[in-house]
Amino acid sequence: MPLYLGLDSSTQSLTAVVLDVRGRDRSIVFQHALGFDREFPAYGTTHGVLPDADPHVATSSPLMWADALDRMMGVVADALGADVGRLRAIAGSAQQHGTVYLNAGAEATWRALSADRPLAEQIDRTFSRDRSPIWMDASTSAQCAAITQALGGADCVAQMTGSRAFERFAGPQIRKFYDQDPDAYDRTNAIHLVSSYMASLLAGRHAPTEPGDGSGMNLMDIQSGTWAPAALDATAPDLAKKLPHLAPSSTVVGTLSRYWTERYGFPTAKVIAWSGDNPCSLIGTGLVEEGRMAISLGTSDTLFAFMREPRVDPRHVGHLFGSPTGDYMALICFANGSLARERIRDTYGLGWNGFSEALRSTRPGNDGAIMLPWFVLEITPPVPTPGVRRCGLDPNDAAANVRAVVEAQMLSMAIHSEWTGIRARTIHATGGASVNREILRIMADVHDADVYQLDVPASAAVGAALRAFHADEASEGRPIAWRDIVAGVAEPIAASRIAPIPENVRVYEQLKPKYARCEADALA
Ligand code: ADP
Ligand code: XUL
Repeated sequence: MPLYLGLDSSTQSLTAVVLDVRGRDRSIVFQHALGFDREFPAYGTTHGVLPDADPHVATSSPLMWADALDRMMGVVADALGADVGRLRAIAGSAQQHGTVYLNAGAEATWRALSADRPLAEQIDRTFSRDRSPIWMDASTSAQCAAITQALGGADCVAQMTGSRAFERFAGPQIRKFYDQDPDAYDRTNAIHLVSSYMASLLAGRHAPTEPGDGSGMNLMDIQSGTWAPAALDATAPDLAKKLPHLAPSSTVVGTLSRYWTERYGFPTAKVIAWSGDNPCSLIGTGLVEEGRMAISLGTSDTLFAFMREPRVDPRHVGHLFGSPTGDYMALICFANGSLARERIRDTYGLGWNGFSEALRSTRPGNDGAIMLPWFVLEITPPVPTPGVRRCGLDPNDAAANVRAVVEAQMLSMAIHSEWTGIRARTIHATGGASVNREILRIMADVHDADVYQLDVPASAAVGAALRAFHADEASEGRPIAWRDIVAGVAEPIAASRIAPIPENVRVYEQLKPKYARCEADALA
């Protein structure tokens, strides 16, 4: 009976899950997380980020990520004990957009690692840049502008790569490195994403970039899944030589290198290409066919959906990424998520129970009262100056304001996801606020879709383990349909279904254009 390991190297921690597959019975038999700040204090990160005088700069330590991988593999080997021999394949997920810069000695060093010494102390001379810019970095506006101009405008960049140039994306970050330190850029032999870097450490050889994560670079042709020569030229010289090749998500990179088999007693399990955390979460939340989307209600709210045909947001706010299934996914971020709900909860002195009670005691549509809940700079739609706006809403009416914030969030999600062309019949709700069924009731009515709660706490790591299972079977000539891969693991809780109420759906259909006008007026 095979076991599959899924790892998720995220901003703040490294998580591992082990999936046990016994015919149609699949279960997560192990899960563990190592928080970077607490477990690796020597690197000096706060929430996984290194200190920097410039508030726009966000970097982390690629050596720390390797150190965490080493420790985690030991933890997994200990936990599996005699069962470690059942491990068939490993796949991973990583925070998107971050880049790792390596010199020409890296691959030889990985091959010659000695199993009796920690990984980090053996690879510390393999970097041409000891800090990795990560997705929270916002310091590359000049580079974004230059790339955009070179490629003929934002729409050209978006049509070519799936997104307009974004500060956090790998391409602008690589250009900034070249601009600021051309000598170090010249000494760079390979530039990896966090995902392909981690896979390389496991396999002991340069791993390919996978198209799901590759679409977060402003460098990949989103239609063909190959590097876009014009984008490479617009970014930095000789870039094609430094990037790994692009290969499908199910690629077997190799097997665990001798370091891991000798150090921890692992078998020569297959190492599968790693992907980004959002593409992995798509699998980990069971979004492997059309008509399904997931809404994660976390600190910020995120909407993501499976897409068969590539479509680009004409307003360039949402992203088009590749999906590990070989299809596509849409990703849209809303900054004012739980953050805004908490502000309203606290302003009116309510707990979550009081918040839910306010939703129960008020009518769908809020008698036409509307809030634009922009407590902080909003991403979708882009709001240049934060500030809450109220249209026909009494600021002293606590219950109406609670309803207004949630209705605004759901209406905004519906309006700003129209470009995806996806008509979701089913929504999988995740994230901290998805425990709140009164919020999910409004979600169901506004989107006219069945909403289910999902019990997959580490969806990116679970998605990675499922990808390992899928790739292993496919590589043995036994391809399994994605629907069967996720069955029983990344499935919604059937009893949690909240069905839309037709009467409420009609109320929101009428409110939607009114909300859109209110938003447009505020942004005019
Ligand atoms: P993140 O992963 O982005 O840090 P989580 O997905 O863990 O966030 O969600 C945490 C949030 O969930 C909290 O900030 C809180 O606002 C929200 N939350 C928790 N319980 C409830 C509830 N009963 N109703 C609404 N929101 C809730
Ligand atoms: C997506 C993004 C984040 C990171 C977080 O574009 O920047 O979701 O992937 O890990």
